[in-house]
Amino acid sequence: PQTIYLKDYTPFGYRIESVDLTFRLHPTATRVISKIVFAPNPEATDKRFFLHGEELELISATVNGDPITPRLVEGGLEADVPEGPFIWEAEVEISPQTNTALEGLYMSNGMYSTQCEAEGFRKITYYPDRPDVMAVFTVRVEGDLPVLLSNGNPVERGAGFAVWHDPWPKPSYLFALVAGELINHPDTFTTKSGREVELNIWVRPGDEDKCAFGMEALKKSMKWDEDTYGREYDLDIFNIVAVDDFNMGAMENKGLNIFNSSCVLTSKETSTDANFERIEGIIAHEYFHNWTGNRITCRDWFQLCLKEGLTVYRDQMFSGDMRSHAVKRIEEVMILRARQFREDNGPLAHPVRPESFVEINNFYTATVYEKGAEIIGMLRRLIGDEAYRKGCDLYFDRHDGQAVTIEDWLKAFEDATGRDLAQFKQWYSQAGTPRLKMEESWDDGTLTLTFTQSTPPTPGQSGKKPQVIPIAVGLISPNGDEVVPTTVLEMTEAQQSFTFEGLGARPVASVLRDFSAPVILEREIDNDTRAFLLAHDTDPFQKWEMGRALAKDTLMSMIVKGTKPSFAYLDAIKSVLVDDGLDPAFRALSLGLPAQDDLAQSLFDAGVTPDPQRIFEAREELRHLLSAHLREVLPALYKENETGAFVPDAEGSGKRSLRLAVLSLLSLRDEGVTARALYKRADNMTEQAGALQALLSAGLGTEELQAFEAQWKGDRLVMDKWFTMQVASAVPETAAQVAETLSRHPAFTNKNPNRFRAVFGALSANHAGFHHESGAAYRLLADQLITLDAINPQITARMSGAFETWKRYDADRQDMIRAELERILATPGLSRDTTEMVSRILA
Ligand code: B3K
Ligand code: ZN
Repeated sequence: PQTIYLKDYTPFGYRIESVDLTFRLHPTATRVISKIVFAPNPEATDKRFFLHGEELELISATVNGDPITPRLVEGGLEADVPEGPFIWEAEVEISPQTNTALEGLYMSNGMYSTQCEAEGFRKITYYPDRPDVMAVFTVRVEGDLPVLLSNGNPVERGAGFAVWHDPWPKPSYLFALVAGELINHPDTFTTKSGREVELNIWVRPGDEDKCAFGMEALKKSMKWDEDTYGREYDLDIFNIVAVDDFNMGAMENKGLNIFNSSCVLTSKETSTDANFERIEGIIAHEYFHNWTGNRITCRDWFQLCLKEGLTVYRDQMFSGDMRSHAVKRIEEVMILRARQFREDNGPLAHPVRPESFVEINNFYTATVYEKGAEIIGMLRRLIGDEAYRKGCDLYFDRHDGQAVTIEDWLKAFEDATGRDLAQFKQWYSQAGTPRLKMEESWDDGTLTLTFTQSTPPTPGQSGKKPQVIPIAVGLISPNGDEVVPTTVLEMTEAQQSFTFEGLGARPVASVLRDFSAPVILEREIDNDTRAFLLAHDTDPFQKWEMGRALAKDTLMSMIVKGTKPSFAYLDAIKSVLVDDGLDPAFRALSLGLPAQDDLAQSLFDAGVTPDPQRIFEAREELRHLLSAHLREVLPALYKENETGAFVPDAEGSGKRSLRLAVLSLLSLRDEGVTARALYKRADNMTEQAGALQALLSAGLGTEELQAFEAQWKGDRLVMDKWFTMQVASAVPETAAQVAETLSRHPAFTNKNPNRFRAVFGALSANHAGFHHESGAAYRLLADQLITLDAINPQITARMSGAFETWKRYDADRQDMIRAELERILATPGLSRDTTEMVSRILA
């Protein structure tokens, strides 16, 4: 397969004045007729007329009305074209029904849907399928279906057809078409300049009462973007469609967002608090793309973080405003560490702006998205809120309607602030997580903090340079008062000292408040100091972080030295847990233990080969000890945090998360009596699933599991939970067996990405089960991936990431994993997606 390089970018030789498409829908023989007006691009030197096209049957082609025979070449076609503007017309045939890759035009439960990002449009018609070619589209959809949708505004509607026109120039990856028997949940929104916008969420009949929450989230997002970024919606209609078979969460097609049904449908009976929270965030994310991604898009796919990092940052701020900034920040950091730090530490590490790729779909990663968002957060911290808004305004003003680069983004901030961002830009090009070492010294009222930064080598990158690191610091005096409020230190050198003068007694430093940079802080700190900060820090993130550090230290010494947990940890956690002054959601997060995968990485970093079984046992042991140590407070906490009628807001979900965390510990002591009672009484999925999970994690719940299946077998989204819970809670020696048995359940299918992930995503997330010494889970996952690759390469490639941490483990495990990876790689006809991923993991 061919590698594409950022440095090789050249503009396309032609511009597009207009695109007219006609779709004659048919499950196995859809005709796509295109009429495209091209004109030479004065800025381009390469005048080769090449159109991308894959899996298309070319029926006819003309240039200015004259039939031509284009040269079919690898990945598309070439033709000789006139020197001036000309009209290209072509007719192709495609087969949506047999498209199981879910890229291009495909069918899902009788409805037609598209997914074009990143390079799916070339499976629909011949086209310059690259983001820097922006055009105005008019689309006519013909088909005997009640609902026919495309981008933009509706122009005409008649028996068996509909015409749509999108006035905003867009790249082909934002094209969308949906057709089917759908029902809408309608609403309206009036923009701040008075435009009446029709809003719809389109779903399959039966799901229409699961749209209200999503609609509210959409309206809140529209309002928030006006208030916070001054960005208004720009069409007369905004449609959202729910699709069951979808490779990711959702897609921001202009005016026609398409969602995985799991990321938009809600009801209190079928969705958990976590679902509600996530859905609110995803709806906002896709909506926010209308400006950051659609109106201003990426010049090429290397600039993916330009739209994704920024849009994630925007959705994070939105969620913080809607809920709690403190709780959201902790959750964001947990996700960043679990996915991005993991990626950055292994063979798949890459810069936020990669310099080469084989298959771009493999770069929709935690690094591009989550680290990309962290970079925006750092930029804002460094320049301040006002300058951030000024820079954004300038960026929108300057680049509206363009396909741009990270350089353009940063230039807007340089021009708005007068600041040089050359060194800051390294965050986009340097892979790996910086290690930030801190040393302290105290001399007669002056505290000196000395930081040393270094970034370990990553594939293809050694000799890393110092980066700009904003370090938010506060100082707490020994009596618990904050003597220096949060101050952002700006580190730019490999080593740098900062002093705080005129202090009375030696204070305790609270460092990296709000997780002000995506780095690993290394600092000599004892558990008493951690407990002190846990009790007194005013920064909620650091407060949580200290509890987490205590738990981690406790677990690490249990694993490595076989010690018993100290009372210092147990007491510190207890005091947070019973502190009514603290948000219940925060208390629940503090009670949580570090994940097994996180412990494995920390052990590896400390020079210890992680033993997954031992990690699992230590964590279980600690859960039991916590349950015993907290036995007097658990029942009261369980009672106090009961909520009334279910409302999926921050307050209600916070209480439920604390209550369910408590229930999980209680269930280790009361034989499941409390959890069983809750299971019977629950009128919402948060509590029903929470009670079942508490039972399963105590080795109970067999009957409830059966009852759950009987109750929910008709609801695919709830059944996904049923599949996941069993694999997630399986003990190490049975996890592979449980997953294997479930893969033979009549409701299992590898054609639906949600269902496949429900079982095999859960298997790879069950750390001790996946890494069980028998190697059974490695073999099972490899078998499944080999079969899936022929059906859906994108999901296969993504899930092969389960093996990315293989070099952490002992030689036996490494041998077993290498053998499985080699077996996958040797599969005849293996997709480009999976070939690239597995080769990188093996390298
Ligand atoms: N932009 C899409 C992701 C497309 C993934 C293509 N493999 C969703 C999002 O980030 O909003
Ligand atoms: Zn996005």
